[in-house]
Amino acid sequence: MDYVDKIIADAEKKNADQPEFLQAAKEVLESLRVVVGRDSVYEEVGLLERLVEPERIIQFRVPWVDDSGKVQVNRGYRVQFNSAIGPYKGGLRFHPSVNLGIIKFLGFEQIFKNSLTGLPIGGGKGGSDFDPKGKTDAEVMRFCQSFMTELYRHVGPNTDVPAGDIGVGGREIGFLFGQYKRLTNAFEGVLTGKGLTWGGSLARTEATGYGLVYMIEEYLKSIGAAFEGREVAISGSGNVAIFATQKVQQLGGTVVTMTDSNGFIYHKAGIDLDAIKEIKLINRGRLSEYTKFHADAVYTDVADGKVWNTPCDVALPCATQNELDLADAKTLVASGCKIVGEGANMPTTLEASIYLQQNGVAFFPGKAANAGGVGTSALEMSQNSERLSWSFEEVDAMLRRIMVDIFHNIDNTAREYGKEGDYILGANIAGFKKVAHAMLDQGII
Ligand code: NDP
Ligand code: 2IT
Repeated sequence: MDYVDKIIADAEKKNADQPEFLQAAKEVLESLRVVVGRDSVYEEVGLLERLVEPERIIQFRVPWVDDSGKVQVNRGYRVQFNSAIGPYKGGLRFHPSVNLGIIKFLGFEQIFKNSLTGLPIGGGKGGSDFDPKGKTDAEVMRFCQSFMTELYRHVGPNTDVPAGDIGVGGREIGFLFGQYKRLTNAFEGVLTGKGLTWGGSLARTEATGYGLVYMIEEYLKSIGAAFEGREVAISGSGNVAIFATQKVQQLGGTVVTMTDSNGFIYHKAGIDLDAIKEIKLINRGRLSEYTKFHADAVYTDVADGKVWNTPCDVALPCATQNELDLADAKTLVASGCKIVGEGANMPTTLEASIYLQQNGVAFFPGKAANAGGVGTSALEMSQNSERLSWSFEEVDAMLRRIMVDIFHNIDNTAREYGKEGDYILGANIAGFKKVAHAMLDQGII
């Protein structure tokens, strides 16, 4: 049994109840075969054993009182996965599906993603099985205050800097920040995605979606093409999906779909983003309401069909993990889709991503394609440290630079290992190398 096989077998034994973590870990480990096979030092220092084991896992009770006076208890997590190249950095997810395996998969992906940004940030992730849907602002505030009442002792601007993810946006970051400040008596950059009047960075809200599109734009440029005139299918209708849509539209593409957990809309004429923002960001409503704005749009319930049946040139899954499976990949290829870029974290199953790559689709894995969000979070940290704020144009230009650099880094790395166009391999190896060198330098810790 070679080194990678041994690590996979051990991980399967230890984490049998964490399928998403095993999925993420196996994908990375398979890519690393060629690297660790070339140099025995990795095995000598147990590097992969350490890489797949989080440095620290914090799990805690989050008690809060709902509007009717009833006590509710949720479970909170923070997985501090790897601090070799910087303080732990990664979002918080509030969604009923959250469990330790989900947070570990997200934290693991974050290690390599953060490394790819070229900025000094380690990997971490956290969250809770709390469901913000249908809760009042007052309930969300009490939940966030309780969550931070435990979390504050584990985080800090030089230790661990959380941010948003599914179910955690500007409102939640505000409540969390307020409680941290009250508990520590310190106004400091402990969270990113903050409001613009209290330490937030311009362009952070837009960054993940914009960054995704900048990466695809750079790829298109490399093959002498552009977004102009292309039809794009997007899933999700949250932060990432909305700003990916905005940037595609600015570049002359037509976004024809969006989804939420109940269904999807198809609008041949192109998505009306003002309507989406009103439904989703202002009213916190359901996507089905879109047909009230546009009678020519078609809404399909989740039980009646999937968004990936829509013919498109480019597909950008921006909702959640494993939302695009092998059957969807086959449909996309058959209908002529040529590019898939992951705005979400691991939205494509392993079999689907391999099928896409083997059938001529340029496939951009989330740890590269959605790194603009955390990259801009790192820029927010820099601004907080120097107590300055940069203009939208400055931050946006740096974001674009980060995404262009990541594209060329993963493209060149894939070529270096004889796998031209394999951006999964390129991202995993390029992300790993920087972290691995830092771990080697820092001894057995
Ligand atoms: P939001 O909460 O803003 O939006 C999430 C969207 O995805 C909503 O439309 C939601 O539908 C849908 N969704 C969530 N869970 C499910 C599910 N289980 N099944 C079907 N649809 C679902 O989150 P973000 O836009 O911030 O995050 C989307 C993805 O992007 C996630 O994978 C996240 O990890 C990733 N990501 C986010 C970054 C960021 O900066 N925010 C950075 C990098 C990656 P509904 O409204 O019905 O719940
Ligand atoms: O998955 C991610 O990269 C995020 N949710 C953003 C993390 C961050 O720290 O900005």
